[in-house]
Amino acid sequence: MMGSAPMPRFRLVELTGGDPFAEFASDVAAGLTAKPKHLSCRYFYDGDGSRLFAAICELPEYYLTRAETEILQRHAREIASLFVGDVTVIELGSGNAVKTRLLLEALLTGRRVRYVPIDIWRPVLEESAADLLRRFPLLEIVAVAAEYHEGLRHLRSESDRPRLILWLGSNIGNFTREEAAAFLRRIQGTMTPADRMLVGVDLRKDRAILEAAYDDAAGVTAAFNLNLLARINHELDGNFDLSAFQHRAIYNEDLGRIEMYLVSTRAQNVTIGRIGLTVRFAAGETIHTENSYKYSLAEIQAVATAAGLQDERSWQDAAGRFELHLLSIRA
Ligand code: AVI
Repeated sequence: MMGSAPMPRFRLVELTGGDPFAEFASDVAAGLTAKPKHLSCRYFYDGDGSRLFAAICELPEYYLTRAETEILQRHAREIASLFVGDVTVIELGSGNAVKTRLLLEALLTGRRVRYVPIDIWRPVLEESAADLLRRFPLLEIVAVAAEYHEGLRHLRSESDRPRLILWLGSNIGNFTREEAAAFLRRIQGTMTPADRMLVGVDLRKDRAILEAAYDDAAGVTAAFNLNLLARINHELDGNFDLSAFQHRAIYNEDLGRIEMYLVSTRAQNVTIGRIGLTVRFAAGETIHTENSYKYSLAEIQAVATAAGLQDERSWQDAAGRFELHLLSIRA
């Protein structure tokens, strides 16, 4: 009798629609000719940028990763106990998935778990998948190399079991509050009553703590920010002199967000060969490179409500710096 072939434990799906090179080139051209100048934080994550971000997560000042890990260490079993039977764990912007291990370990008790990490940087997906497959012999992985909006399309096809959708690491913070609500609403549109979404949110707090987290003493965040210019140099034939730009991170308390900039230390012209552009910088002129929104409880609930989601449970780290929110569709 013929048996059906076993499913492979690892599959990679590439959903990088469009031409990423052309998109980068046109976004850089638009951002550097705008007033004021800006570049999108989604371009931080090439190989060097991903490594620098992993180093940021280990910094003494960058409490976010440790606080979220602490919450997961304490509550992963409780979260796992909310699911009956086999489950699919989908993670948006998975990075190296270190924290996810805690959840997978708690879920992998007498049930089958499929893990679907969605990330733009394919090498990170492959490395972390290899590590997880080694650790968890019963785990199945479908890795999706895609931007968030493309990954959302894949979400709809993963519907054969209850799903736990993870959006951890304060990734929500790199969206405006309106964008966050709109994005959550799109996810909500794919959810059934059996599904849950777990969102990691950084809380509003003292300026000094926030500014140190985004301007560390060792200069890793500065290198991460400046890497955006290095990437333009490599990929678009730019001639940015990295020593003529400085990293700046300030907390805008009214808007509840950290703003990161690169500041030109002198008047200078920069040419970007592949897009035929010369950009003039005045001394002190800035390029706005990132916003990282911090939340109050009322702001979290407003975003969840606007997305048609209900805040079922939430947990904080002991120092009250960070929160995990478990969301479900409204009954
Ligand atoms: C990925 N994201 C949630 C980080 C943050 O905290 O906004 C990116 C980062 N930027 C500077 N440090 C970390």
